[in-house]
Amino acid sequence: ASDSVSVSQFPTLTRYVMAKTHDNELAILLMALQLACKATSRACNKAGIAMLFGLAGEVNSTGDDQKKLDVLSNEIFIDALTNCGACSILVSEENEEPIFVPQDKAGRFVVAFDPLDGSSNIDCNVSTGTIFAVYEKTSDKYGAATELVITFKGHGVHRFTLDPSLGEFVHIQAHIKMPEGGGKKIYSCNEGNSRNWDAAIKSIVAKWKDSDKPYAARYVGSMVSDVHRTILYGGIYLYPADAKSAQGKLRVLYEGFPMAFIMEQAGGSASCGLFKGKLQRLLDIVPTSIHEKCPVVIGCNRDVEAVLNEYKALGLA
Ligand code: P6P
Repeated sequence: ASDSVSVSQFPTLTRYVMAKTHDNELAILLMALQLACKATSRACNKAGIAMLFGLAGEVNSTGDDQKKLDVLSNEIFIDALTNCGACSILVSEENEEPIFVPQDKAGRFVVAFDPLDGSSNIDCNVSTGTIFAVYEKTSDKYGAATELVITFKGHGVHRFTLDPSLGEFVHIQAHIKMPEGGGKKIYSCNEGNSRNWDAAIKSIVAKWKDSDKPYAARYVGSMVSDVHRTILYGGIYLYPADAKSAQGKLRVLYEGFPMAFIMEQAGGSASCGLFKGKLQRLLDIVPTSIHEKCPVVIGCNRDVEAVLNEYKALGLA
């Protein structure tokens, strides 16, 4: 990693945050998030032994079956964030209502998170992960100023990996940029929904499949994994609106916004495609409820532009 912080003997995430932001409250928040990530990672590693696989029997705020690890990871994040002194509101995919931190333990940040994204993959050991976005409270109405943990406006995208021997997230890659020219020709979407897609999405995916050098289809079903691969290898991830779900499936505050922000900071693009009658940059939407959904079309400029141009070519935008 070429970043100055990483030359120290222990290039930890906490040191990175302090060196780049000089913001103690944010550093404390990051330490709470790291603790929750480590505890969740430990639970997932032990899940098979501790019989944590399987359904917890409840459903979450968006109707997904809630698995035991979902419930446990949600409790871990809520506990860590409520008691760190840096947060005032928590928004979790697993909770219908926002969680208001008691005034005597509240801080200036609002954190929206999906504690275990892609949890449908847990039992078959396919990768899952946590998505979180840190918003700074701008008024008592909590404006949506977008400031994300892994990338800070102007500081680029950085990769930290948990070193079990240290129990720390260590800086392993600095200033990540998507591959020149768009990288590998990969499209990532759930084609099981294709009969409900609009004409432009159907048409562009068909072109990718029928081109002289066809695109490869890669779809894990965990946004964390699919977007991570897209940033590192190139290509596009899309969960578009369709005839059944006019707003798509993914949630703005803790899936759309954080992934769009990181993608743009890595030199890619993040759109909703055609949404509410126009081609819409994802980070320009203004959600009016905490679990609001939005279509997601994110990836390298080459492929996102191809989607937007298809709408125009078909006279749909
Ligand atoms: P589908 C997981 O439930 C999730 O929120 C994302 O992680 C993932 O990309 C998407 O939904 C998968 O949805 O409909 O393809 O199972």
